[in-house]
Amino acid sequence: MITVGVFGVRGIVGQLMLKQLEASPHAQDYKVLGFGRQDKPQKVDIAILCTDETVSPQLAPELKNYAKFVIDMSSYYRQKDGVPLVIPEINANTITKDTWLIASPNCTVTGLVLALNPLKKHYTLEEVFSSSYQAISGGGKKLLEEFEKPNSLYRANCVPLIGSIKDNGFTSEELKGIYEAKKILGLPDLRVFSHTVRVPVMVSHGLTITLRAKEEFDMQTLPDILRSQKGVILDGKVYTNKEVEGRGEAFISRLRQDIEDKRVIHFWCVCDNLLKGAALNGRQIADYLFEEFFND
Ligand code: 2RA
Repeated sequence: MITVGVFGVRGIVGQLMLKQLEASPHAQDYKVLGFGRQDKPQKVDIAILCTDETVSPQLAPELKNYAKFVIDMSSYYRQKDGVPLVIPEINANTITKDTWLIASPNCTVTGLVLALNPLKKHYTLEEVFSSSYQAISGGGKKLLEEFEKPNSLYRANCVPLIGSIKDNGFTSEELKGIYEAKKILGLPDLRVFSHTVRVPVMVSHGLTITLRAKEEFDMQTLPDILRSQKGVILDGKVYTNKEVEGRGEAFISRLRQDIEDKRVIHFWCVCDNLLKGAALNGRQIADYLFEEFFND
């Protein structure tokens, strides 16, 4: 039995994290403790921070003395050297016994990297263009409240601004998509182009993706290669944001080769931003830590 501490239990992801830990295949091995922002930490084996980028950098260093591993769900540590940014199906091997802090990625990038990961073993991936169609719940309780207002900008509308605008004109959300994809895939030279748009759906982020490789794609073998990735569903059905709510996988549909360039493919990928994009992925990191480092 190990102790798992969830910090930030009152937020959307914190609540879902408690449920995910109950649903874990290792649930009987976890004693789960919930902590609010003001609670004093206690010794735990794994701490999961369901806190934002203002709270996590204060909490994580403090928890180094209280926890063997810290999993941070915020964006604060994701690009820091020496901090693995992990989707367990892709790169759990970047966690070593000396790792103490692990970051869980942005909910928008999850579907993109799950789709690209199996392809990189067969093709030289050169450029990927993605445009997101992101759910209101990705903006947390604050945006959910804003959405409830009758005159909210987000009602029956598309808002092409998520996060804050940086000096170079990109939004923080677009930059996360670019840099997190490169880091998770271990492809620093992949050119990633990202647009992010908030749409009036409650759950699940969708992405249109255009990918160019050095070689021509073989459309006969491509679906099986994509399906070989654990956590990817591609079964011929067209999946929408609403339909994948509550599901733990990334769903690919509308797969097609470019009309003029056989080195280019286009597809749609959609994933529940609160589950595989957040709480489920965090819990799967905890499950991996348990299996690798505690389960003697
Ligand atoms: C969003 N992906 O949807 C971001 C952060 N959760 O706003």
